[in-house]
Amino acid sequence: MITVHHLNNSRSQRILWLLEELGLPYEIVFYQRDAVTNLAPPELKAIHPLGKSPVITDDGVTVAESGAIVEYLLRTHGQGRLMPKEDSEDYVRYLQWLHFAEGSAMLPMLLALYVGRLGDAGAPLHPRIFGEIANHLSYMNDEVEKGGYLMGDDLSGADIMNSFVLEAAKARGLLADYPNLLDLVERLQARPAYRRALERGGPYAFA
Ligand SMILES: N[C@@H](CCC(=O)N[C@@H](CS)C(=O)NCC(=O)O)C(=O)O
Repeated sequence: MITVHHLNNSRSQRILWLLEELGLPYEIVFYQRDAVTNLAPPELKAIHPLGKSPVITDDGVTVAESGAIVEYLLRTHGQGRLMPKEDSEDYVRYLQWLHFAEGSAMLPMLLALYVGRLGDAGAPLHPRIFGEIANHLSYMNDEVEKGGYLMGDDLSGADIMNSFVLEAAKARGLLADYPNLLDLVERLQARPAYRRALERGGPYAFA
């Protein structure tokens, strides 16, 4: 049985969504962020040393890091769904998008969050940070223009991985100049599997 260690208002929501898209049975262990610090509770460290979410366990295998979890679930249980064939050219592009979310796009988003807490002291860093956010979002916006999803005409694990980037950007009012991304995030959030994942995962501030 797959178990998702799920933190409220977090990246683990996209793992619940992936599991719903695949129609796989799973259970959820719920964790609540600290009301003051917003950090995960220490119990998560018993599952994985980083103490972050998502983490899944599946018959004795523990997987942390969303991109690795998406890849593991699709390869192990996906039966070819939501990813291109591994010997295709598209597979390389798909790998790039899987890693892009956490390896590239989230960095300037997180910098904006943390540097924002410095108030005026952080202002000299804003042009570089928001320039990089625009760099990443405009690249995504141009790619989505081609077929409606990051990989063209069909939903893939790449869209599920990058959904958190889009949701976090939208919550900060950063998608206004990117109509393809606004449209994409609305279509993703309207999917029945996305809605089912919300029902199972509980309140999610980015939906
Ligand atoms: N790159 C990691 C990031 C994991 C991560 O930072 N998760 C956040 C939730 S969105 C977390 O657990 N934060 C609570 C904490 O750091 O205490 C992934 O995608 O899995």
